[in-house]
Amino acid sequence: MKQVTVTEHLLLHQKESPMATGRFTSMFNELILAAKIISREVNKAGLVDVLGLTGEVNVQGEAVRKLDDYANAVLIHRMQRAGVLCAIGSEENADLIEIPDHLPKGDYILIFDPLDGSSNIDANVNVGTIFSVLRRKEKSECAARLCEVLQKGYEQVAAGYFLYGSSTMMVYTTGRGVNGFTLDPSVGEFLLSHPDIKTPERGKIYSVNEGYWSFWDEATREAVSYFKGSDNERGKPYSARYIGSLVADFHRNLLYGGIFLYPADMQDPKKPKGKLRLMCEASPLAFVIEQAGGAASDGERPILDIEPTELHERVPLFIGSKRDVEKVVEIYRKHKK
Ligand code: AHM
Ligand code: MG
Repeated sequence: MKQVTVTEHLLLHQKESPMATGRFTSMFNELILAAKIISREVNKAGLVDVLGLTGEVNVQGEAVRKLDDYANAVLIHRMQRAGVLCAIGSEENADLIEIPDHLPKGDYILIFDPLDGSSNIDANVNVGTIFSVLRRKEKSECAARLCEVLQKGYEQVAAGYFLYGSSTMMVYTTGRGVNGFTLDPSVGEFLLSHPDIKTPERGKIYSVNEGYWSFWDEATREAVSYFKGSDNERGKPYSARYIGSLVADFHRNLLYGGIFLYPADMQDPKKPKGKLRLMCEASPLAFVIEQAGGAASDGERPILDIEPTELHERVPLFIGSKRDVEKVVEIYRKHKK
């Protein structure tokens, strides 16, 4: 059987793409190398003393775990040296990370969540790296300014994630469909395992932290009731599945069909727009899901249409099968009147 490596796949894409210069491929190769290094550490996390809190708190006011630090440091180190970036944004860093003067630069911008779902690491639950690639609009030798980075999700040139689970996977899109690769540890290569992923138009799973029910507004409660009741398009309740690791919940729903919801929290002043971040979590996954035939919304607007006003902006997120997301938007619209 012919096995296609992620590098072959990228080269093929590069040939077809009018914007191909080879620089994009070399950036991706660097990203893949960083993910392999992170994957190796995640896989041996139970064996060595890399678990537990560092005691520090990240820019979002959350406890930082050692593997978060490690993944963040690996990504920054490798990607600063990729020679094709003009700025990096990480969930773990308050400000943009510059490319040091002595290193070559390019016009791509990389935003990432180095280790999504990291509160689950101690329990050996799947975690992942989510990434978004943008391009600066005007050529310049200077470091990118924040205003150049704050682009709508529709302007992403690539996005995807690495999932460190029972096997390590990479799922990405460059706007020409979605492809999934599985790392074969015996040869150290990501091999094409899920070509041209399409998500079911209507799902059978809903994923939400229902423990927050009492904090939600009426629209959110009605939407969740729709999925767990029998009076819906499916004619029976959807199954509830919630890992608490966005990238893992998203991946399962992408393959099986379903909706992931992280709504605004009406009672927690710290979460008026929910918990998830627009640029490093919602937008990249929205690009993937739209390319797979699904949808992503904040309850009103498509996620990809939202213009960020800050690097760490948060956004309510409803993402997954198209008809399920449309239903949530319909319910929100009704309640807004
Ligand atoms: P993080 O691990 O990068 O901080 O991401 C936030 C995580 C998501 O992976 C997950 O969907 C969500 O937090 C779960 O939050 P909650 O415990 O409030 O349901
Ligand atoms: Mg995250």
